[in-house]
Amino acid sequence: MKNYDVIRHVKGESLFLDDLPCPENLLHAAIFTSPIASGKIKNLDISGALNCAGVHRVVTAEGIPGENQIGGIVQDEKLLASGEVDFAGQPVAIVIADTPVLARRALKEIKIEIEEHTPVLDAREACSKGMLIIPPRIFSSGNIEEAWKECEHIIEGRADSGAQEHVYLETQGAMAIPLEGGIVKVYSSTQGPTQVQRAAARVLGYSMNQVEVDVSRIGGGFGGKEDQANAFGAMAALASVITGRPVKLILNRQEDIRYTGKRHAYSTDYRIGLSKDGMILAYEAVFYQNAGAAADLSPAILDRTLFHCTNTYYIPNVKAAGYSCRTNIAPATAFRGFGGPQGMFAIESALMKASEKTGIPVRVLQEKNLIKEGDMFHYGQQAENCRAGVTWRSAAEKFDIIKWEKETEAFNSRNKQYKKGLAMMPICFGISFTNTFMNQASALVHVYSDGSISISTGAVEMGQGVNMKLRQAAAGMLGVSPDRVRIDTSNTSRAANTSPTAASSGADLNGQAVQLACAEILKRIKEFASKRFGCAEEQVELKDEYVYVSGKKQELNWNALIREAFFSRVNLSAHANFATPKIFFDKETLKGRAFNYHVYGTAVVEAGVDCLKGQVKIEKVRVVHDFGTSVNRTIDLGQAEGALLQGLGWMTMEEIVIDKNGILKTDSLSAYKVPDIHSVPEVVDIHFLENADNPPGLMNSKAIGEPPLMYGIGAYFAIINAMKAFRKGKVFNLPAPLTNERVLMALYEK
Ligand code: MTE
Ligand code: LUZ
Ligand code: MOS
Repeated sequence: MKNYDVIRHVKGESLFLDDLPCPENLLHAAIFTSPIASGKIKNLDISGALNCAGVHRVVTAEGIPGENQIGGIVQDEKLLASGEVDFAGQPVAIVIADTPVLARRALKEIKIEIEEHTPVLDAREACSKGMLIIPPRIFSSGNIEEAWKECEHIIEGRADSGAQEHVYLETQGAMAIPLEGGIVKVYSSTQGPTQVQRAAARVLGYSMNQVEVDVSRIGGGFGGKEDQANAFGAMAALASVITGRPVKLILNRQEDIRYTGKRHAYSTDYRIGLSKDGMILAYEAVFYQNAGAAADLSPAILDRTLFHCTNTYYIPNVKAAGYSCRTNIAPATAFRGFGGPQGMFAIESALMKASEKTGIPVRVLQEKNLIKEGDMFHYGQQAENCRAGVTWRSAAEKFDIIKWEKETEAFNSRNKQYKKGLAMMPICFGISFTNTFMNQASALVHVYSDGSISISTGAVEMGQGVNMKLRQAAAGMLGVSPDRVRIDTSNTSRAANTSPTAASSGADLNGQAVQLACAEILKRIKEFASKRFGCAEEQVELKDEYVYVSGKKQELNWNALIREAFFSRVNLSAHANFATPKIFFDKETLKGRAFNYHVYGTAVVEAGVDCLKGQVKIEKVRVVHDFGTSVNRTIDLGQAEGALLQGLGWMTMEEIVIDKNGILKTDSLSAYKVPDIHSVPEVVDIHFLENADNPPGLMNSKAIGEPPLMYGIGAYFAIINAMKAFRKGKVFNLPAPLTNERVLMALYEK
C-alpha cells in the first residue's frame, strides 16, 4: 500500500500553505509582540510603522470588530494584548504591508511602553500564589489513607520534566481572502479547521457560515496546531476583512518558536507504597503543570496526565492531584501524548526510587504490577483486551532481556569510561478524546458518474498518513482500488463541526465515518444491481472492481455499474456521522469508560554514556508494539519510529531555556537541539505484536500517532543506569531532559 502523499513529497510536488498560488492584490502581515514577560501597557505608538514604506494598516486590539477573545476551554486569551501583557512574544499588533519584508521592517518602528512586573515563571511559585487556570483536579480510587498502613515500603520523591518545542517543518500561518457578501475564506495550517473557523468568526463578529476554512495538508502539527493555529487564522482573516484584500501571514522559524507554546513542563511530588514482595499498594502524586499565560488546552492536558499517571500498572489505591498553574510564558499546548508522557514519567521515576530503596530490580517491579484483564484503572474503566502482559513477555523473550542485561554488565566491567545502561519501558495509552463529545467525525463521499470517488472529512493530513488510510477504508468498503479514491481538502463547508485531528484518533474517527457513508452508497448500488440481475441484494457483492452475483464474477465492472446506476437516478453521494459508541465519563465523579480502547507495548532502551565527556548516545531501542491489525504497516512503522525519536529528544536533548526575565533563550534551531540523523539509535527494531485484532478500531487497527512517543521515556532511565554503573551507589535526582551538560555535571558531583 503505497502512500501517495509521500511520493509527491519526495518529488517536491506537494503544496503547503506558502506554495498556494498567490491571489491578486495579496498583502502580507507580520506580528508585533510584547518584548517583556509581564506588565502594564502604558503607551502603544504605531505611527512610526504607519509611516513606513509599503504599510497599509496596523491593527491593534481596538480595531477588532468582534470579540477580542480566542479562549476555548477558558475565556482567558485575547487575540491582541490590551491593558497588559502576560508573556514575551504575546501578539500586540498586526502590521499589513505589501511584502513580508516591509511588514517586518515596520515592526521595528512600533513603540511600546510597559510598566514591568516581575514575571512568575515557575509552576510551584504560581500555585503558591494561587495563580491557577482552573480549580485543582483530583482523581482517586480505593482508600489511600488506609493503604499506607499496609505498605512495607513508602518512598517519596520528585520528578521534573521539561517543555518541548514542536519544530513542525511548516511554521504557523494562514492566508485569508475576502469573498463577496461578507464572507472570508481562510487557508490555514491547522489541525482543526472548525476551531479556526470558530475563532475567526468570533473575532470578526461573524457567524460561522461566513467563514470558510480550507486545509489541503500541513507540514506537521504534533499538537502545536491543535489550538494555536487559531490565533494566526483569525489574524489573517481580520487583516483581510479590514483591508478588503487577501492577506498572508506566515511566521518565520524564530517568530514561531517565540510566539507559540510548547509541551507543558511539569514538576511532580510523588509517594509510592509497596508491599514486602513489591506489589504497588498505593500511589499519590501532585502534578504542577506549567500552563503559561492562558489556558489553551491545559485543563484537558492535565486530565490526560491524571488518566495516565499509573501508566500500565494496576494500583488499587490512587490519589492524583493536578494544578494547572498560570505563569508568564507562552501558553503551553498540546504535544504528542498530551500530558500522558508527563504522568508516565513520574510513576516510572517513582519505580526507580522504589527499586533503589527496596533492592528489587525495576524490571521486576514493573512486571509484577502490570495491569491485567479485568483490572480497574483508577478512573473506573476496566482493562479489556489487555495487552500489557503479552507485549511485555513478548519483548522480554524476543530480545532476551536477561542475556542483554548480562552483556551490559560484562561491558561495564570491561570499560572504565564508557558505560551502558538498560531500561524497560512498558506503555499504556487510552484512545479517545477525554472530552467525550469530541469523539465524532463526519464524511461526505461522492461517487462521480465516471466511477471516480472523492471524499471529504475533517481529518487533516499532517504527515501521519491519514489520507491514505481513509482511501483504504473507502476502497475496502466499495470493493475498488484505492487509486480511484481522491481525498479532498479538509473544508468547513463540506465537513462541519469537526474535532481537530488529534488524540491519535484521526484515522479511527474519520475512517469509520467514511465507512458509514460508503456503506450507504453501497446499499443503494447493490439494490440497483439486484434489480438489474433479478437476484436478492444479499447475493450481490462488489469485489476487485467487478460485480459478483452469488460469488460469480459478472461482466459488469465498477465503471459500467456506476454509469448505469447514475442513469437510473441512484443517489451516488452520502454523508455520514460517526460517534464512538460505549464511551462516557462522569465529570463529577471523574469515573467512566473514558477510552474506546487502550494501546499497549513494551520497549527496551539501551543507552551509552561517555563518562569522560558526559556524552549520551541512545544505542538501541527494541519494541514490541500493539498496532492492532495494521491498516498500513509502512505508515504505522514510520509513525512508531517518528514518535519514538520525538520521545528520545524530549528526554535527552531538547531543553527549553527561559531566563529570569521570562525571555526564551532557545529561540532558534542553533540553540534548541532536536534529534537528527546522528542521534537515531543504531538499532531501532519495532515488532508488530501478532494476533492483535481490535474491533473498535478502524478495520481492526489501533491508533498509532502518539503512544510510541512514550517509549522514549525509557531513555531517561537507561541513561541513569549507565551513570550508576560509573558511580556505584550514587543516587541521582535529575530533571529531564538528561542533556550532556547535566549528565557530565552529575557524574562528578560530590
Ligand atoms: N506524524 C507526522 N508526520 N506529523 C505530525 O504532525 N502528529 C502526531 C501524530 N503523527 C504528527 C504525526 C500527533 S500529535 C497526532 S495526535 C496524530 O499524528 C494525529 O493524527 P492521527 O489521529 O490521524 O493519527
Ligand atoms: N486533545 C483533546 C487531545 O482535546 N483531548 C484529548 O483527550 C487529546 N488527547 C490527545 C491529544 N489531543
Ligand atoms: Mo496530537 S497532541 O493529539 O495533536
